[in-house]
Amino acid sequence: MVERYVTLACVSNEVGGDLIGNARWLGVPVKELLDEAQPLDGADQVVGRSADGWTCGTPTAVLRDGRDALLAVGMNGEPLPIQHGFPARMVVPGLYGYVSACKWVTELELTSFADFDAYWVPRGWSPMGPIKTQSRIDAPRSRNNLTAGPVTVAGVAWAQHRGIRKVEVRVDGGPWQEAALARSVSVDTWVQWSWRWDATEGRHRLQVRATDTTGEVQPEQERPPAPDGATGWHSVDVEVG
Ligand SMILES: Nc1nc2c(c(=O)[nH]1)N[C@H]1C(S)=C(S)[C@@H](COP(=O)(O)O)O[C@H]1N2
Ligand SMILES: [Mo]
Repeated sequence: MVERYVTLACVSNEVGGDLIGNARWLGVPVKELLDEAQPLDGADQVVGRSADGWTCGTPTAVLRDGRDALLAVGMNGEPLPIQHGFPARMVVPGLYGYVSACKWVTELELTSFADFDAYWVPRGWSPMGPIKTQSRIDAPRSRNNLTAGPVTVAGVAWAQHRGIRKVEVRVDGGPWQEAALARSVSVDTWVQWSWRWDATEGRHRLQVRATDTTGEVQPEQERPPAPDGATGWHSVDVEVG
């Protein structure tokens, strides 16, 4: 077994939302199980089935490309908590949970996307769910009463399995300013960022955007979570007195 930090994100996470978190997972690399099983060429989907009747479908190629996709039994140094999938769950860096993170897993079936639609697919969600490059402002948040002068603007950014190259902040639609990045554990985890703002009195809008290591910039266009993940820039309005 191996132990890895991986940030999991829900496809239903709105821009600025909290349906995302980082944990240390202990488990068996799924690649090794699949290498033993020797999938046929046409078996492009691995379907996870679980004790609650839920299913998810993950591209076989993603599970075999060398990333740390795990059949996990431990989380943060302890057995998996029941609400996080005890006794075993899948964790796949770079994919939203609905196509990868099967909890209470009872079966992994090698099949194809043509032959089987997993739980959320007939309900209007995309069969493929790669995570979109995103960033969030955690401090300050709206309704904070700030004092003019230096203010630390900070948050997290993520593009699991690609990694974050750059985070930028702007005030009131002004020029983008590059934030400082903390050291991230790996390309599979989010990264903390911060930027020192010399705040002036009045109402201001703070915005953030991230660029991943492929050079892809987080898109400005606001789109809802369905069918394959929200897009847009997170904004926070603050009042400085
Ligand atoms: N068995 C089962 N596994 C599941 C789900 C589910 O409803 N049933 N939801 C999935 C979704 S949509 C997400 S985002 C993640 C959430 O994992 P967490 O509860 O550990 O945060 O679990 C995934 N695994
Ligand atoms: Mo989810």
